[in-house]
Amino acid sequence: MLYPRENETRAVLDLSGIWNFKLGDESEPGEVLACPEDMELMAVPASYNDQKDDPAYHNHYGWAYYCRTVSVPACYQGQRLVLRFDAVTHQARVYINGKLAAEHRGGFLPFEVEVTDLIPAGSSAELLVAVDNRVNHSTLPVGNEGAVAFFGSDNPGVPSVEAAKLWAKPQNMPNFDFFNYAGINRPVRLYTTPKQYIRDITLIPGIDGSDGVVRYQVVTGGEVRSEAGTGADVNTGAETDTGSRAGTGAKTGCTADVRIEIRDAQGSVVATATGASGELRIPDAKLWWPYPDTPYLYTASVTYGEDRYEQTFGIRTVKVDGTRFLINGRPFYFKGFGKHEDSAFHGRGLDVCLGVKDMSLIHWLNANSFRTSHYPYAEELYDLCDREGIVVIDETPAVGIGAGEHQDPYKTFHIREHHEQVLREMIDRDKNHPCVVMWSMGNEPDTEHFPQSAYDYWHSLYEYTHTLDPQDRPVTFVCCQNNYEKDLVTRTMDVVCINRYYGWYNLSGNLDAACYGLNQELDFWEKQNKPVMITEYGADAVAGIHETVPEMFSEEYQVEYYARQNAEFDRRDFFIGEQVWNFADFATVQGCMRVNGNKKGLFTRERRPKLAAHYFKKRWGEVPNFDYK
Ligand code: BDP
Repeated sequence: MLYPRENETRAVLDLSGIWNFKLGDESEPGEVLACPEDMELMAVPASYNDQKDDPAYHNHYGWAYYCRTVSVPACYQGQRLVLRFDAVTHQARVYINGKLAAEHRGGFLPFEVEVTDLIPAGSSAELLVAVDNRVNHSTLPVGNEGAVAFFGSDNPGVPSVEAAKLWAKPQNMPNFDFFNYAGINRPVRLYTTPKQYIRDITLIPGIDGSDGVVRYQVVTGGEVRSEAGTGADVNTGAETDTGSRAGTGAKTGCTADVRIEIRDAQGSVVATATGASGELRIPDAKLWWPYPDTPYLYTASVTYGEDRYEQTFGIRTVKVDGTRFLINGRPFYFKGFGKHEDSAFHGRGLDVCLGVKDMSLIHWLNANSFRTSHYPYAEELYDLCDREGIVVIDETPAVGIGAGEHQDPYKTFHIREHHEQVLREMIDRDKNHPCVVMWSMGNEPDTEHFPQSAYDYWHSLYEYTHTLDPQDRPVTFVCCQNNYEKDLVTRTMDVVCINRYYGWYNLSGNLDAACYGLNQELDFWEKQNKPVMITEYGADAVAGIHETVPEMFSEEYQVEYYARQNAEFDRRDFFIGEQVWNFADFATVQGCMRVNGNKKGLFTRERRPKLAAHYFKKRWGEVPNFDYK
């Protein structure tokens, strides 16, 4: 799905601002719905949870309603009009003048609905967005069900489940460790295209000697004059997954009408072609390299009839070769972290200023990469990474699949269809970004207690993911600390990604024992002949707690924890990267394991560096991006 960009043929109206808002309950909104009475004010885009000082908002469970009027200028007459939602978390129903116009499941990926006839140019309409924040065993991320699960014990002082059912309020019980921020978290925009329009562009870069070779496919939509020369049919899954009710009338275009021009960073045309699909050759191409080398970007300017769209891309290759991860043929070492979209007041709402600040801090740290733990991030961030040369592992919201030892989650819960949907939508959205070098299908599912079921589920999904990506990037998922000898599936991924907490959740405070345990495990991985990286390791450090003797929760222990374990990674040739947990402190549900949120950040939530940030700045300044191993 193309990002809404304005140019001489397309206009974009940003609907960000103060909307009307009201909390709802668990009742499902139907096909017809009017804006409620007595609404309050709420900023969009942003999560609603922390905008008001009332636990009813912070801890809300169920539907909530956003309303505003949308006016379409008369000068858009003759254009196709599309309403695009970048992310509504977790489930959305969109009403135009009281009638259901679109629905979407999944809170981290875009959907759109054509409104040319619903809000004709020169008119206004009432826009109502209903949003459901409930998580359960069929959503991604996964929530536990049964609002009273915290109750019940042999202790007579703790209410029994039966007693609690009489008074306990329903609540979300996330099976994941980040606050369940919800609402219209990313921009809502109305954009125009000509009636015949460019629907999608796929660019597949390659390198041939000193030339860049770019295969391309363009999908067009609208009333097509001729069906000659069918275009691409790649990744059109989003057409049905958007849940659009108005229909977009998309078809593949007339080959002769599509023209593509590649421009270099100075704007000079370096290659041209006509037709909906083909191959372009760029002599003496400049490659996209991670920072501090140049992340060089080209622009594909595609025209079709009166429509035009500019898609930036980079020329770079990604490949796993034995135990190495190659970017442009050179062995790359990942230095970075898992992040979150998380900040004060905004919650998970898009904050581009914070995005720019984080890029600056990533450079300050001499890091080169991050994983979009645990969901696809806002598109603006991938654009920043393309331009700033930051390497991204792109992850779906499939976090928390696993129900403990008693139930096989793969046989008990219905998640597969939705999981495939989010993979299709994520790859469809992010496929052209040079910064994305690997897909992560999910984080920390259960792979130990039902190893064969886990293998059947994840390995077939891995094969499916490979078929979705036109660039066929490496595919993985991130494995939690488990009995790696029993786990059958992690070892079959293109890159083995492990989250390990030796010295924190286990062997707590004992770094000698932690290093012993880690080495036992690394000996196992050494025999698998796969590239292995750590995608999470970390220790909570409450900023300002200092000790002469490093103890848990002090800034000194966090440094010691990393220094000891990094020394072990450095001794292993097959080990291709270290991504710490986490870039910054972040909000979670409250609980006795959390001190006002998760404090494993190298930075505080306000982006003040802890000692560990200074430690990594020095270490990563000495570890090169390429040829380290
Ligand atoms: C890992 C999870 C991550 C948590 C982290 C932690 O992948 O989401 O925040 O543990 O406990 O298991 O800090």
